[in-house]
Amino acid sequence: MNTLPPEAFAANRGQRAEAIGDPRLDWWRAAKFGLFIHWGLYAIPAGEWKGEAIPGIGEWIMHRARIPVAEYEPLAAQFNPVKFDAAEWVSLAKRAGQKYLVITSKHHDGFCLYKSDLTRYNMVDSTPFGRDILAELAAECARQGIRLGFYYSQTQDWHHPDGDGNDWDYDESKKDFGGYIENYVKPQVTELLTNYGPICLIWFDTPKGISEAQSRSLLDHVHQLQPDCLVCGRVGNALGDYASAGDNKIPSMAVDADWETPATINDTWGFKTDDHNWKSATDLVRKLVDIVSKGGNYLLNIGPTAEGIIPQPSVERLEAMGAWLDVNGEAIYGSKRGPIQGLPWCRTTRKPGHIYVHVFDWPADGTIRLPALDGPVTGAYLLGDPARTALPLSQQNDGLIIGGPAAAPDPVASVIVLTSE
Ligand code: FHN
Repeated sequence: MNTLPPEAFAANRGQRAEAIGDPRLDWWRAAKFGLFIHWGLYAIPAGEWKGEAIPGIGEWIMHRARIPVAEYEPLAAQFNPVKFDAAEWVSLAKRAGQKYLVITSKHHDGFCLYKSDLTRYNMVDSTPFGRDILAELAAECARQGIRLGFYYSQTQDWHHPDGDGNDWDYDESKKDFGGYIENYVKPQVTELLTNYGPICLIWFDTPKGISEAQSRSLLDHVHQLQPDCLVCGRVGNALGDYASAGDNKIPSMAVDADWETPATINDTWGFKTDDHNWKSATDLVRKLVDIVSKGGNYLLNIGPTAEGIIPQPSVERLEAMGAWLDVNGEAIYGSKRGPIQGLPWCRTTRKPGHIYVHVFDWPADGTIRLPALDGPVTGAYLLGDPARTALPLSQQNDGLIIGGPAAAPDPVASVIVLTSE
């Protein structure tokens, strides 16, 4: 059954009954780890407007500072990310062990990173750079073998007179939101799903007051254009192919549904000069393990600068995650939520014939004590040990005792493989 802890999913439920068990999601279920990219005009002010630091997440600066369209729109004329390198961005995702990449085609500020025929407020028609970011990323993703998805803000659009959210330029009571969905959002989704090859998913966001009929028509529209393209639960009204947890929210227990946590490495999504609150690589690896042990996917964000540079602290952390996954990826990719839940010092994942115990806090005497498992355990070894040296194992009625080395084999998370065949 589809049970979603309400504290984690709130307005972002989703997953149509018919999508549960749907093989279109098989690649996504196995992938576990993706790269989110928030990039747009907001990277230019980077958290500061007219000399004043604007609190909150960087991509919301237009809203937080109530910047009129007439003042925000000219940022496009300054957007010249000469250091943008699609090959390098995709290569970073690969080095991190991420299997899919999701980039903001249009965020709430309404600016499009691609050539749209619906508005000139786009990367090709309004910036000195003049290159289609999505086209370059699509080519690189195809070349390097990583799936590409697009974030698209379907409800909020602070630039479009009929989009939701901008009440400082436009009179909310006069907006034709239905017309905006039909005549702007849907044609833009058509562009995204016809001009860039196979798209693995559309990541709609902040559904707010979108009607059920409008959410459904977007869902159907995506599936008509590309039947295999997944739709994130934030399309609204409990629709979508999989559920989205709240930002940076990890449910307290395993969830029997297809779900994903979108998350930041520091606090902001879009680049902000003064956000230095970086999570450690250890914390990030453990969050990945925690999410996967509960059956979810981790979509971890970067916010490149206005020049097109990925902040170095993000690069270092993603590479550290990739190094851990190089050794321990078998326990993550293609795994399912584990049989032991609720222990503070470890997490578990499983595959047929294997249970993976991810130990965060290695016991001082090297002895791992686990509760009883269903079914026999025939062997144990450390995943990081190329020789697969058998660890001493004893099974008692109330549990399993494994003799490990005295010191933690991996200070981030040491993975013990338990075999049952
Ligand atoms: O408002 C957005 C926010 O800017 C960011 O895109 C996140 C990513 O999940 N989604 C919304 C808030 O939940």
